Amino acid sequence: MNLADLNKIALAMVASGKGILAADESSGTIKKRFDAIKVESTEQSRRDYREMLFRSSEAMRQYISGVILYDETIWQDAADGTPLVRLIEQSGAIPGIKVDEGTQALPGCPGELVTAGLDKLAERLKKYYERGARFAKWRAVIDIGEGTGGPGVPSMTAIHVNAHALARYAALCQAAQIVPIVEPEVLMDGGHDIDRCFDVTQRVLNKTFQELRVQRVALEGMILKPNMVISGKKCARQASVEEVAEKTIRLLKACVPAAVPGIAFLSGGQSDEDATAHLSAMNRLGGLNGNLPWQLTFSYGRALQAAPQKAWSGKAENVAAGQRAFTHRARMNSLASKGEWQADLEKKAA
Ligand code: 5MM
Repeated sequence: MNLADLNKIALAMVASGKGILAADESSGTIKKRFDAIKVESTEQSRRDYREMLFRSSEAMRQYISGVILYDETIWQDAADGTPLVRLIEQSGAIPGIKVDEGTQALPGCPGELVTAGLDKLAERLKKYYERGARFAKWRAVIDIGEGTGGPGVPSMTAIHVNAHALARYAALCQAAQIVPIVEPEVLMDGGHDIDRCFDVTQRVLNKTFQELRVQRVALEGMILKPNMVISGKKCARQASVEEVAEKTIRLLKACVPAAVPGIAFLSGGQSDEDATAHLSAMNRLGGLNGNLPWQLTFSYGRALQAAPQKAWSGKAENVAAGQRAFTHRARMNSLASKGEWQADLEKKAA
């Protein structure tokens, strides 16, 4: 492992004013997104859609540092025969790859999940590296009981086994000269309040960093992709933007070592504007309190793609509109990553 090179890639992934496009929807998830815009999900429609995003030159050059791809996409070519990976590289962004293989029921823990994909991971990483991937992603899913899995969820068992798998994955990535994005996602589904999210996320992050240390993962060569500390979607009291920012920063300062180069949040089902407003408020707060030890940016899937998907709606004549919508969201989040976003910028664009 060459840690200096891993650190260089990690720093480029969170370069000032840039963030990551999570375009790694598995076939089932992209089908759901396409169903919502009444587009049939075929190998070609998925390719056309993603090619539209990667050819959005302003967004890709100015605001996007890296793209997380799904296995199908990393091997696909654009309509003119150029590999999609090359399009990403040509824009100056870094190609990355989702290497987890989704979740499975966790035996002994009803309603809880563990992420699969460690078998043969070392061999798969080698092939992805040869294809151009310089970072990878693995997502662990932790549910909060109220309203969904019951009061005993999450169990310490689920937190532990998922942290263990994240660390195994991260160590294998670094051995293959690939920067791991470590994504322990505490879901925002359910009726729990923001303080319950704080407590659960704290347990999850502490266990994750404990496992990363045990398995000798070099923190300088990874990126953390956490959820924000936020109220459950069905909670009657929705925390304000300021409360989300204050509690998320407080938690991250307590749990995330300064050696980690960057934190790139998932959006988790927040509205586009909420995801942007929260990120901006956190960076404003960080700036007011003296610099944070890590860069804070975005690694959004839905919050970057919902608008372009709608604008595109599967029609070739809508490609320019889809690219405009993507560029707008990427620009808003770029501003948020510097604490410079303001709500009226959204209205001006509308
Ligand atoms: C883009 O969606 C990713 C893949 O999901 P599936 O494996 O379930 O198809 C997902 O992991 C995503 O990268 C993260 O959750 C962040 O996306 P959001 O939409 O939460 O910002």
